[in-house]
Parts: sequence; C-alpha cells; structure tokens
Amino acid sequence: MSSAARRSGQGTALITGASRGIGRAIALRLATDGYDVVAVARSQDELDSLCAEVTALGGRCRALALDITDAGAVSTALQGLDVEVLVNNAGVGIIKPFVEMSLDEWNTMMDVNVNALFHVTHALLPKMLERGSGHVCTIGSISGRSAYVGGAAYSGTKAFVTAWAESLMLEVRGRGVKVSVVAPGGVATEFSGHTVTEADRWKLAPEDVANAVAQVIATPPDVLIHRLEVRTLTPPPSKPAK
Ligand code: NJP
Repeated sequence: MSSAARRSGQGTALITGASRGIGRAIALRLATDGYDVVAVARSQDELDSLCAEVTALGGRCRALALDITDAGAVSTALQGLDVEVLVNNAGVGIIKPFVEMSLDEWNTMMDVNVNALFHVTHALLPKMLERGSGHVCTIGSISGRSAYVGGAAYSGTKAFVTAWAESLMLEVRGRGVKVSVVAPGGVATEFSGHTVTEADRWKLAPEDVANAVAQVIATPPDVLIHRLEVRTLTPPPSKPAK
C-alpha cells in the first residue's frame, strides 16, 4: 500500500485474528481503504508490528491484545467502542478424525470459531444498530458446506457461521446494518500449524481474501453481498490413493 493511495474517513474497522495470515491482510487492506484499524489477537508483538506498518503508510491502528474466548475480557476491552466494520476473522482448525479428537481440541474450536462470535459481536452490534449503519463480516469457509474426513468439528463450526450470519442478517438488515460471510477455499497461511511452502501455489493468498472482504464492505448503502465464496482457478493437487 502506498501512503499516497490511502483514503481516509471511513470510520473504524475492528478485525479479530489480525496478528497474521488473512486477518493481517484484511487490516492492511482496510487501512488502505481509509479505515482506522483496531487490530485484535493475543500476540502483542505481531499486532505492534502490524500497527507500525499501518502507521508508516499514513494510517491509524490500535493494537488490542485480547483472547476473544474470554467473555469478560472482551466485554471490558470493547466497551464503548463504536466501529463501522467488524470483521470476525479469528479462527482455529484442528483437522483430525472425530474419534481421535480430545475434548480440549473440540472446545478450542467451539470457543474461538463459534462462542467468540457471540462475545465480540454482542459487544459491538448495539452501537451499529443505534447509529443505523455498520457491517459485520465473518470469515467462514467452503468447508462449511463441503464435508471431508477430518473436518467434522471444524466444518461444523463453519456451517454454524453460515446459519448464524444468515439469521442475523435477516434480523438487522432493516436497521441499516449489513451482515456478510466471506468463505474462502484454501489460503496460504500458517492456519492449523501449517508451514507455507511452494506446494501451496494453488491456494489463495491472504490478500485475495482481503480484497474480497474490501469489496463486500464497499457496496452502495442499500446493496448487500451476504455470502461470497472465493477460490483460485487452480484445482488442489489430488491426494495419492491409500
Ligand atoms: O489463520 P492463522 P488464517 N483470541 O492461523 C487469531 C479461515 N479460513 O489467517 O491470538 C484472539 O494464520 C490468531 O492470533 P493469535 C479460518 O477458519 C482459513 O488462515 O495472536 N485471537 C491469528 O491472528 C479463520 O477463521 C483458510 O494467535 C485468536 C488468527 O486467529 C480465518 O480464515 C481456509 C485466538 C489465525 O491466523 C483466518 O485464518 C478457509 C483467540 N483465542 C477459512 N485464537 C485457510 N487458511 O486455508 C486464534 O476456508 N486467534
């Protein structure tokens, strides 16, 4: 992003999971588009580095180190915050057969991918409704409607995102607030403990998802893109038969 290209005056955008991967790319992209960024994740150093990058480019960024599964901490940290855009991006994926999954692993996915949607959205939505404008954009996944072995819990959480967001959209659209889901295919990030290598060339870049979010957010006031899938044209390599 060049500082010359940066717009301003769009209000504040809060992005969860902004310390790396897709969330970091969304934060940089929305800063370019003129939003003041509130960057949320647990990793203070990574958030500080993101905010330094945004600031160097002429934008504004506040790092908010926060575990979004901690209902009390979220409520305290977000109290009084008035944001135009909320991007629920933070997510974890523990991909393994259901029978091998521990209760801790199950609960971690439910807490971050599902329950934190309640904590964060509940804290920020009332001000949007009061104002009569705002956008809640949540990062879902194609795996929310496309099952695969090892995805029983993760896919389940992303199917929840789709159903939750559609119901919420119907609940609030008459009050000027938009609700969207951006559902990518594979993205080259460290998601699920992955190390990005050349073999990930078929995947989306985090910036591709950030561009999709920016487009979903930039629609005219009376137009809503509620659900968007993002893919590459390259099919994933087929797995060797077992
Ligand atoms: O993942 P990753 P992505 N409290 O692991 C944060 C979906 N998706 O960017 O707390 C607060 O690089 C964590 O920060 P930290 C996926 O389901 C992905 O790929 O500092 N924050 C980090 O910033 C997810 O919803 C793919 O560790 C917490 C971020 O979450 C979204 O895209 C495909 C937290 C995770 O960054 C971003 O994933 C797809 C907590 N308790 C959907 N726990 C894909 N990559 O292929 C985690 O379809 N975070």
